Amino acid sequence: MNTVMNNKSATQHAISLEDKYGAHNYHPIPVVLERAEGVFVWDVEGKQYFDFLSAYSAVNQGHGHPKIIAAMLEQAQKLALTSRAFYNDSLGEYEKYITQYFGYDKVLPMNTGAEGVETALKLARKWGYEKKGIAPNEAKIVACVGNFHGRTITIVSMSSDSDSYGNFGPHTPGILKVEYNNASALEKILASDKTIAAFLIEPIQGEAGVVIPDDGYLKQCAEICKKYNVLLIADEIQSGLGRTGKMLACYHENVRPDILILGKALSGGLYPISAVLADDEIMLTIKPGQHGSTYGGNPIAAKVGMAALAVLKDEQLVENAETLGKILLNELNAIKNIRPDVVKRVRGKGLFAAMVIAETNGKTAWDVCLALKENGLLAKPTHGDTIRFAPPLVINEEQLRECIAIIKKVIAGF
Ligand code: IF1
Repeated sequence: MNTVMNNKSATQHAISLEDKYGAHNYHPIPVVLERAEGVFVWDVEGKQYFDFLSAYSAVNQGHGHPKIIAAMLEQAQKLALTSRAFYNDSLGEYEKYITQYFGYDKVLPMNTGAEGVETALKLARKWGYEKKGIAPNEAKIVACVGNFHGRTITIVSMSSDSDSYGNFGPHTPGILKVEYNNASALEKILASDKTIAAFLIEPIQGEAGVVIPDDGYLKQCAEICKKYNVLLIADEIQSGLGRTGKMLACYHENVRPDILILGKALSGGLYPISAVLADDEIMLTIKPGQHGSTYGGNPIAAKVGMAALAVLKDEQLVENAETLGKILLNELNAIKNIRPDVVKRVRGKGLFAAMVIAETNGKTAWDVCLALKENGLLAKPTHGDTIRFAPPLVINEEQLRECIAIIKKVIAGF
């Protein structure tokens, strides 16, 4: 297009194109982003914002991390994709790197988070039949009420959110649901049914509004699963890779899941990369031809994955999330104490926090997010009344305090 547009109409133009030609499966905050660097994003009007969503924790390493970009560009020019019909000279190196990084025998590389979850479920069923001895087609998976694991038909079959599952039936059978943060309910269900292959859990529920279970819950889940010979599958797609102040949220309780699912920040936001990690007893139940993906384990993903994981360690982003997370939580609580009429509750672990907004004078979490945007900070409501705060883990204390001042000012104005 050659016409010179003023800034406001550039925003309107981009929004109306998406509205006219794109499926209406999202309701974005009305800001059109054009570029980003580190903790900042800029819109088409030239306005700068702090990114307090980090693409749902995919850009933990900050936008456009130079080391991850370099790895990506170098490999893209050399060899991008071979498919798994042939070997490539990057995949094995990545597989060694990531399995040693997390301490598992094997990895199965996929692309999106949902594919990672599907892979874990297939592995669990296969293990259930071939190792646990569950009768054919009887295997069950236990999922938690309030979960979010993605958008495929099997995954939405586990959902408790009618937007996610409604009118997408018939749903996948073999799924049981248990209350989150209730270890005795889990024990009851596992004790009652010998056909259960696995228990799938988010160590912290993201979409549900950063719901943090009681201390000890995860540890108890791990023990109960072991007692009943049920695999513990941890979906750390959002909670993992430093977000909560540990490399994995499971590490807060020294839990080692039988199957670990990673995604999002495994590429630092540059590429869809997911990974499923497990030991041989589980992983080797899947044989050649029984699972895979055209792009899974491609050379770019392999190099990007290694670079993204290296950045987390080299730049001590886990430690930064832990230290700054304490400040964030304290300050959000201080804001709540000043305006309990606006802020009902605050939750958080590391740089994964949420504020529950009381609906005062008809103002909602959406309105708070619009005001935050006007003041230079981007966040998105989840489940109507909750705002998730998840800045890139490369944020420094001065920047964080600036963000807290913005949140404070906006809440004070309500
Ligand atoms: C969207 C939420 C976040 C996830 C966990 C698997 C996946 C996700 C724990 C699937 C994805 C996303 C997807 C995104 C919104 C977002 C989200 F609000 F819906 F819950 F982050 F909090 N497991 N989460 O959080 O990964 O297939 O998307 O790569 O727009 O649906 P994916």
